[in-house]
Amino acid sequence: MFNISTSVLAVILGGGAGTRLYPLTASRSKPAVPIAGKYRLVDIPISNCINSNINRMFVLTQFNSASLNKHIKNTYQFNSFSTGFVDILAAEQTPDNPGWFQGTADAVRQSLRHIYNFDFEHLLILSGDQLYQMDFQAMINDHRARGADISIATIPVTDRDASDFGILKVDEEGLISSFIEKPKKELLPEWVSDTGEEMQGVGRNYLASMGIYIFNRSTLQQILKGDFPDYPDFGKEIIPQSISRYRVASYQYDGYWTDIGNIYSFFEANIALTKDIPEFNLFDRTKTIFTRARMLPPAKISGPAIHNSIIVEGSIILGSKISNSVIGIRARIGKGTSIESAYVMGNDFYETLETIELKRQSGIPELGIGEDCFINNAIIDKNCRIGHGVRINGSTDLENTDHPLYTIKDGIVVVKKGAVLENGFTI
Ligand code: ADQ
Ligand code: ADP
Repeated sequence: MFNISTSVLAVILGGGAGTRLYPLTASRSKPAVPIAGKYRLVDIPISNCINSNINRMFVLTQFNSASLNKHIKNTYQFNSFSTGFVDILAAEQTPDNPGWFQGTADAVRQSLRHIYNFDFEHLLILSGDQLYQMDFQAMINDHRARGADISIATIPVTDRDASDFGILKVDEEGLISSFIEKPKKELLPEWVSDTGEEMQGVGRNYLASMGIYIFNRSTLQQILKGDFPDYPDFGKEIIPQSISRYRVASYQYDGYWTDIGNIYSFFEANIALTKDIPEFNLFDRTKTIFTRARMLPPAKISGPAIHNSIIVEGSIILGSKISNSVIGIRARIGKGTSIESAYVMGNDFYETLETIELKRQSGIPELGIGEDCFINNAIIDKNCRIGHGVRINGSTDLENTDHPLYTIKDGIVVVKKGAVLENGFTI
């Protein structure tokens, strides 16, 4: 009998240099970036694994931040009767390897000596920057039923998005017959697939790789060490080169899935959680998203008109209006403040009444957001001190900028972790 929990091991690719999510990744590794006000990016793939009965996971990361370590250690404790673990493997210098992970395949190759210490039949490789709730069990059953060496989860996308992904075509058996990584717009007509009536009806005519792979144990070793020992990336080299040598199956997924690898898509995905019926459902108890259980007081709210917003526990909100926004843990928002389309990450701690008074006397704004501020199209990272009457109005009219206190990318203002914005500061 096939048992997924003893036969599958998962590897979560925790991020390369982290430039696309800068400045959120300036002081923490990508998997530790807070999402939806109380979770971290890494909670998404880990929760999908746990909900699919896969409980042995490695998180591969370029640098091992204190917040990532603390989060994993405090959150994912399996009991002593279980084989479950979540281990962080950070890029390390060894005598035959001078540097960092050169790409996704190189990250897995450099981690093989840790991975092969365990029994497994299939390795599930996941990205660390995607929002979705997928049952991997169904994908693994499909992989086995088809006798594949490798399976790739795929999703139909439109021509607007196709150039951002690996695009592929399948034969009658559902095996991948051709693959191109991020094709230029002018090449797209050659890559149209039959994605089914419903998908074609909404213009999703291309089959994209979701960057989710299953490899059989022996295939993985053969490909990374034997066939292609120098190729750094799955999408650019390993997958396109493997399709003619191995049985590489496409597993088409039609649920909600979105890439959150850059500031704009990260912002959009967070704000999308505030819709009446969000596509990513935090309230589905069969697909719980796990995170660290914190003993926080309930949110305390007085005065504001709140529309389509998520307010996380531990916050204290006196503002006047909050709409289409995510207000994260321990956030504090002063009287008269309006927040529209913003992701306020909240704070790691509370200040005592004495500290607040001392800070006030020396003119330093309190932790959180002060009174009579206006915030729109912005991400406020954790532990910021935003004074009174501050105006942050993100828009595509603003140029991309990197200031010591904030960054502007594609019209979204990101106030950096711990930034202090004086009274009246305007962006
Ligand atoms: P991209 O997402 O552009 O395309 P990539 O930047 O290589 O590919 O990242 C894949 C995942 O691996 C991300 O979670 C990233 O953070 C992580 N990662 C990247 N470099 C890493 C490194 N050196 N060490 C550790 N982790 C690293 C890929 C595929 C496409 C597919 C899309 C779907 O190449 O074919 O369509 O994913 O999103
Ligand atoms: P999260 O609550 O998002 O999981 P962390 O685990 O990174 O965040 O941090 C929360 C804890 O960090 C708080 O309970 C607090 O003990 C501590 N902390 C972080 N920064 C500070 C600070 N500047 N002063 C006091 N405590 C801090």
